[in-house]
Amino acid sequence: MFKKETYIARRQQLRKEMGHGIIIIPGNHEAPCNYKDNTYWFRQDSTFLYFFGLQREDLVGVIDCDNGKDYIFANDYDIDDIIWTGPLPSVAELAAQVGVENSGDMAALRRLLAGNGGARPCAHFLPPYRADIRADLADWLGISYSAVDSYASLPLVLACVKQRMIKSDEEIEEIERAIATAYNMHVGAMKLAMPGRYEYELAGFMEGEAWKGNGPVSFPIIMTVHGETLHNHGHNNRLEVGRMLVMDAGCETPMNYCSDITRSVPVGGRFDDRQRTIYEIVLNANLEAQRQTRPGVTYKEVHTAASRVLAQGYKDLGILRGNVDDIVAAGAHSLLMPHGLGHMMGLDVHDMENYGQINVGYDTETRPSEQFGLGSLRCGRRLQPGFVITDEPGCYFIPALIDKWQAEGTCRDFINFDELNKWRDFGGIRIEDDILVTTDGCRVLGKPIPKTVAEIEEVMNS
Ligand SMILES: [Mn+2]
Repeated sequence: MFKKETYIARRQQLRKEMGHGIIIIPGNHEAPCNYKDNTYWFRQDSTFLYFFGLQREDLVGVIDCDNGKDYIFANDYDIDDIIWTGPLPSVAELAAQVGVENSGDMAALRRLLAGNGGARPCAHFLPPYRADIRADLADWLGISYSAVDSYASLPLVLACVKQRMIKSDEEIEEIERAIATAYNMHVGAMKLAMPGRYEYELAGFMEGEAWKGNGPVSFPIIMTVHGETLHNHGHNNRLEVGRMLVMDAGCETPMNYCSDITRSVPVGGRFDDRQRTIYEIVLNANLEAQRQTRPGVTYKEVHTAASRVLAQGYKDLGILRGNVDDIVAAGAHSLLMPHGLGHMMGLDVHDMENYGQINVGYDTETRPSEQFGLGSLRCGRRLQPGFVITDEPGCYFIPALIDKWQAEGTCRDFINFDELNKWRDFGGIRIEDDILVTTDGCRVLGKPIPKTVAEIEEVMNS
């Protein structure tokens, strides 16, 4: 946990932004896996962590904007729990750790909400993403389960985004701690990426390194010689020379700040000419994004700048043709990168995505595109100092998509399908860094993880 003053200040800022009303921020419950007492690892809700910092399950935080009071509600453990858990702090003791002066049991929460006149119109809560929390809100507020989401507070969503999207120095330190562990995950896995091994061996190594850093992975590891399948979570392929291995993996610190790093390496440790060619196009796009990232520009513009580098690279290879700006305007390059350049990262690997992506990655000025590829950009808004965002261009030869575009004649003026089809068995490449927007540019966070062809070949052959 940070010191309690951090949480007091965060709640004070939210109270000021919201003005009036009462804000309910439920923490998460344990989530059963295959029976009630066999649970998934506990993951606290990120909004609750941000404002209340506590890791215990079943807590509910309340921020009253009208009387200036904060509360933590939960039932205390009794001896039947303590036999299994050992001694644990009381709810009042937990509340005090984060500067909350008021606490009570669940009956007290119900009394407080009833005294508020049922919940409406002044009880603010976020759209729930777990069914059990939705059921709690329905129960506490006397609204039907299916109607809960329609009562979620957009002003609260926007206030939380405004606050959480700017990372403080202590948050940046935590994120860099998560990247330090990701360094060990990635460099270790690179050294294991030799023919005859299986993807699951490397994925298992990475997960172990994450836990050695005292946190879980920040999302299920992507470890695949079929990188063209964007979110490939199977790990059963044998590694063979000639394949590029895409490793997209990060971890969380004990406070749940995240890292999210992708490296792509040639199985066996030496890039062949084709692999080097595509790799350096993607690397140039990754570096161009970092040159363009600074306060005042939109990430949509940065995405477009990176797209121009990709398009130029494919044009030089003869896969694309025509004017680069026209190629990018038409979205022809998106055949090889159907996703966006990046997303915000913080207490969630896709930070605040539970608030609704449009509320996080976009604003009244910058709206999502309808175009294939650009439409998948998770964050397009104007950049401010303190944003932490991923820079993750890629290149994917997706046979089914190539065939579809060829059959339908999509962007045919810009695509040389004869040349493109020579690459259809290549697989995919993605390169991802976590970057901080500074006052005059950006900084790649964390200890540099081998990224150039020379650096990767060196570490894989050491
Ligand atoms: Mn990412």
